[in-house]
Amino acid sequence: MANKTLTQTPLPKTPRVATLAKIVDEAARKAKAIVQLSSAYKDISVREAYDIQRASIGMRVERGDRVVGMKMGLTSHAKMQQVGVHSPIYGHLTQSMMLNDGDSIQMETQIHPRAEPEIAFILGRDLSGPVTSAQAMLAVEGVCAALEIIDSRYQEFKFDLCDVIADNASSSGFVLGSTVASPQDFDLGNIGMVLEINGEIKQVGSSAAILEHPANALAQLANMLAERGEHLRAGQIILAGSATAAEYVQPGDFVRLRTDGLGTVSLHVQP
Ligand code: OOG
Ligand code: MG
Repeated sequence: MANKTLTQTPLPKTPRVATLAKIVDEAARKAKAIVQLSSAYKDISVREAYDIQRASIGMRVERGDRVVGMKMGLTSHAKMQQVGVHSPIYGHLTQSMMLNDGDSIQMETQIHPRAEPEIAFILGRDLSGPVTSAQAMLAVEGVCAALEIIDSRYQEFKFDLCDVIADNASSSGFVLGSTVASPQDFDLGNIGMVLEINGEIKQVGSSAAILEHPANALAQLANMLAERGEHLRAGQIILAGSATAAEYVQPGDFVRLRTDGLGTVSLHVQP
């Protein structure tokens, strides 16, 4: 099943990984901002940060949640600039983070949420790196528009590369649009994306901003996972990363992404 990604390689259980995983897990569970891990632990490596992320997702799975996919983040210049971190990263998507199109997010489960316009892939086959973007696309069964809610667990939404990796790439929730297209019939390379809040246009972009083509984000994810001996599974949902900067949302907001050919997707923020 999809959550086997967590058991492909044994979890490194250093005491530090376990301690820091508990800290980020509790911050997400209680929706309480924490001090950046990097302020006390200056020597966390990218590898250890992913170990912390995996250990914290493992804690959610132990409580009954399930991994349903993965997300790429920081795959557009607009996003990198917004947060001041300049390498693409990945995180895990779990069942409890998934909303239906038009559902509401509960503000009390969030710290300082932001919404992002995204493209999602639904995989029809397993996908192992190393792969090219063309090979990666052959594993895709469906593509759709998506909104991601990110909610950094760090104070002031500030972090360095290893902080944000440890914090599951800030992911908090996601919603897929109901228009699912076949990737063969659809050129994903330049899809117009308009992010609206309460009917007001906040961000305008194109899927071309996502590593020049969202397929590159999918291939890069498979290739990053391959470095850890992991791979993507048939049925998993993959977010390619935001095409534009993210927008803060407030209680009562109606957030909608309109796309050129992939329909719309929306969510409410519980008043
Ligand atoms: C990190 C996550 C970025 C994206 O789509 O670029 C991300 C953040 O901005 O907090 O999800
Ligand atoms: Mg995102």
